[in-house]
Amino acid sequence: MPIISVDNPVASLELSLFGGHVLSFMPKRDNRQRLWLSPKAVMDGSKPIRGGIPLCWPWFGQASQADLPAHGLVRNQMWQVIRVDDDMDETRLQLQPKQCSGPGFVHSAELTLELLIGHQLSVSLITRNTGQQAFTFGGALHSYFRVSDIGKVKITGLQGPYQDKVQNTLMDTSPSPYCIAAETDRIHLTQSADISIVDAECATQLHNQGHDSLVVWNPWQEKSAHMADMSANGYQQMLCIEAAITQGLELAPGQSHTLKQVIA
Ligand code: TA6
Repeated sequence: MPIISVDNPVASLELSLFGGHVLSFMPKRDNRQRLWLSPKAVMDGSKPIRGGIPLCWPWFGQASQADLPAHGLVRNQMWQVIRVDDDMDETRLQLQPKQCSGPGFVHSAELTLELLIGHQLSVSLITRNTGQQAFTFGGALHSYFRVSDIGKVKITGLQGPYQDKVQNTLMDTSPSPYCIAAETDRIHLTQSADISIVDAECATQLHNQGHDSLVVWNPWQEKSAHMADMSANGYQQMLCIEAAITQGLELAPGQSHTLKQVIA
């Protein structure tokens, strides 16, 4: 599948046109990879890529109908670059998927991915209602971050209740300190913006915008073993923290919405 590479004075990035999927981001101030890509990721376009930043849209998670793909329609299709701007310390890339509507979402919409590649990476997924009627959509920037050792990582900035999809319960308060020691799949219904992955070797700062939820996911050992595109110990080096719209957002005709994650 075609890969786009950006290498400017301050950062480098790789992106697959399949899925409009960012695969790597490395700021040159520390030459440290921020994203995790599974060594067993399938890169031939036959399934979504495991790792990097999958784009989930126009729904998050399982679809309302069993025969529709999880996480929407666009991580499974080709995207095209519609604009590139190079500035001194920043490259701006805009991409759009070949199609925005399909089974499960038959509305007139325009979807644009805008990447600002500089000292930090800004990822914006912009939904525009180009039709005459309102529609409701969801989605996520399903980012996989590289960590040195999942057992030693802490997340800061997440407080309050969350839906625990592993235990199938609603929890009143987030753990403090927030560590990951087992399979984790949580939807935090929060508009908190600033989250840190505290890691002695692989710290990452996130600023999120336009979300109604932040999702924390690590499949851990047993679940990974049943996933063909996860390596045996891959779960130890990754942590997903996703800016997501899980509750459905209504967009009126002519309106736009930006779901954004800034990674530093
Ligand atoms: O965002 C968490 C989640 O929805 C999990 O439930 C988990 O299954 C994961 O995404 C990965 O989904 P995928 O379809 O890429 O295997």
